[in-house]
Parts: sequence; structure tokens; C-alpha cells
Amino acid sequence: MIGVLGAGSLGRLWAALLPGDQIGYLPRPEASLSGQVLTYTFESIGGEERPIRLPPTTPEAISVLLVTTKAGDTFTALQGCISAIPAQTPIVLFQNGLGSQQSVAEAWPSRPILAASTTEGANRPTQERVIHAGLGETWLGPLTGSGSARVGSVIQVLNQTGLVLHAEENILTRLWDKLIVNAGINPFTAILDCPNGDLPESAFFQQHIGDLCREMAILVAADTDRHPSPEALQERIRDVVTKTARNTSSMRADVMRGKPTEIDFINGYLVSLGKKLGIPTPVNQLLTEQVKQLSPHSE
Ligand code: NAD
Ligand code: KPL
Repeated sequence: MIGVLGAGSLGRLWAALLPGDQIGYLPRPEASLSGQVLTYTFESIGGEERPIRLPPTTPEAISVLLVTTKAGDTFTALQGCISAIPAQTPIVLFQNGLGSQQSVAEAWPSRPILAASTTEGANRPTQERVIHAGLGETWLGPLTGSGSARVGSVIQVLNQTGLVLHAEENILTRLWDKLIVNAGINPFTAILDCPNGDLPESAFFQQHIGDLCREMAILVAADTDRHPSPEALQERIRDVVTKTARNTSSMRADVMRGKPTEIDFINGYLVSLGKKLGIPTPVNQLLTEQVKQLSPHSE
């Protein structure tokens, strides 16, 4: 059985595209012991609608676990069920940002833990409706030693969705690349309450994006074997802004719904890394503080 831990937008997207008799979700601990069958309408990328029934399952039955909780919930969610999950079951972490993945890998180093970086887009305008809003690609790679041997079999399982998947030996590098884009877009859109495409016209964005990219270039060089120029990072951010101009970023969407954001795992992660490495990160700090003020539930 393929298990989903965190049956929100992304979890329900994967669940809708996998064979219905192979997939179940792990109910939240506060749900009744058996949990309910989740029912929702899935709208495919082509606009076709289909009803989905996603039954609950038990940790003991899971042969591949897709963890699609928000970064801030991931450690606690796994802690609550991991002892009942078979030791050989690969655990695939889908969180944005960095920090949550390393905490999980450090806590359970003998488990086959993988991380995924995905550009698929899913949202849930109502409880009963999940939309595959953007077709993307997904890279999967190991975070622990025993994870390496499981990448191929996990890709084989997930290939049943028809989505594009790639093995990625150095998944942390790919997560870093996505973090840079998210750090350069998400907090600005949340603070300015605007779609991605409005950023280049904003004085606040223009004032800070250059310094933010300088901070990130120094952090990348200190933490990895790569030495990108600040200009290259800014160019990458601008490119994604252009390609996703009409998007509401995930962080802006969280603020709009009064939900906790993932700021601690994006710009907040860069602030913590800067502290650890003795690198000043005033722009990341400013953005982190301002986003935290917007979301009363942020940690
Ligand atoms: P979401 O809030 O829609 O879903 C998270 C789900 O986890 C919620 O349904 C919540 O109830 C559930 N959950 C929390 N704690 C739990 C627990 N202890 N046990 C069981 N369930 C629990 O979030 P999302 O948009 O699906 O995003 C999930 C992660 O994937 C985030 O890190 C996000 O950045 C990343 N991501 C999302 C997308 C996307 O398009 N939605 C794309 C790329 C990456
Ligand atoms: O990944 C994104 C997000 O919103 O989290 C971007 C790339 C910024 C697209 O909106």
C-alpha cells in the first residue's frame, strides 16, 4: 500500500493519480481510530473532473510513504507513526524549503529516507475539490544511506501517475535551487499581498532583491561546493517571476487563509544557517520578521 501522510493539496494530487486500490492516507492523530474515507473531486490539468475516494490506511500496511505535510508539521507527524511503519519502507519527503528534511534524516538515519523537489502545482479551493493547477516535474533523491537503493523502486511506483519523475543523486542541491527561488519570491508576495508578476514593479522588491541575492550567494558558497554569482541568482528569480506572473505564491496563499507559513524553512532557514556560519543575513531577517507579523500562527 502507498501511504500519504498529510492529505492536503499535494498529497491528494498524488493520490488521485495513483491506482485507487494501492493508495491510502494516514489520518491525523486526533481523528477517530479508523478515520474516514476522504472524498473529493479531482480536476486534471486538462480540466476533466473525476470523483476520488481515498481510504484511511495503517502505518503497518505501508510499503512507500509520501509525506506531504507542511514543513513545520513534518517532524511531529512522522514521530507519531514511524515506529509502526516497516523498517524497509521508503519515506519520501515533499516539503519546500530546507531544514525539515535534515531533521528527519538526522532523527532516523537508518531508515530509507528520500526527498522530492517538485514543480507540480496543486490547490484546494474547497475541502471537496483538488485542482492540478500546474504541470511540472519531480526530482527524487536519497537523504540517508539506505535511501539510495530505493530511489529506482519509488520512481517506478510513482511513474504510475504519468507525471514526469527524475532520479537526482544530489537532491539537497536541487532543494537549495528551489529554496533560492522561493526565498526571492514568496516573502515579497506575502508582504506586498500581490501576485508574483507584480514584484518587478515594486519599490520594496527593487530595494531588497539585490542584497538578498548577495546574502544567498555567500551562503550557497559557504554551505555547498557551488559559487553562483548574485546576478545569476537574481536572473533565476526574475525568470520564475515571469513564468509564474499570475500565480499567488504558496506563502501569500497561506497568509490569505490565516494559516502558518513555511517562512522558517525558507528565509528563516537562511537566517539560521547564516548564524551558524557567521554570515550576516539582514535582508533574510527582515523578510522573516515581516512575514511572521502577517501570520498569527507562524512559529
Ligand atoms: P496542505 O496544507 O494543503 O496539506 C498538508 C496536510 O497535512 C493538511 O491536510 C494537514 O491537515 C495535514 N497534516 C498536518 N499534520 C498532520 C499529521 N500529524 N498527520 C496527518 N496529516 C497531517 O499543504 P500542501 O500545499 O499540500 O503542501 C505540502 C508540502 O508540499 C509543503 O511543504 C509545500 O511547500 C510542498 N509543495 C506543495 C506544492 C503544491 O502545489 N501544493 C508544490 C510543491 C511543494
Ligand atoms: O513555488 C512557488 C510557491 O509559490 O511556493 C513559486 C515558484 C514561487 C510559484 O508561485
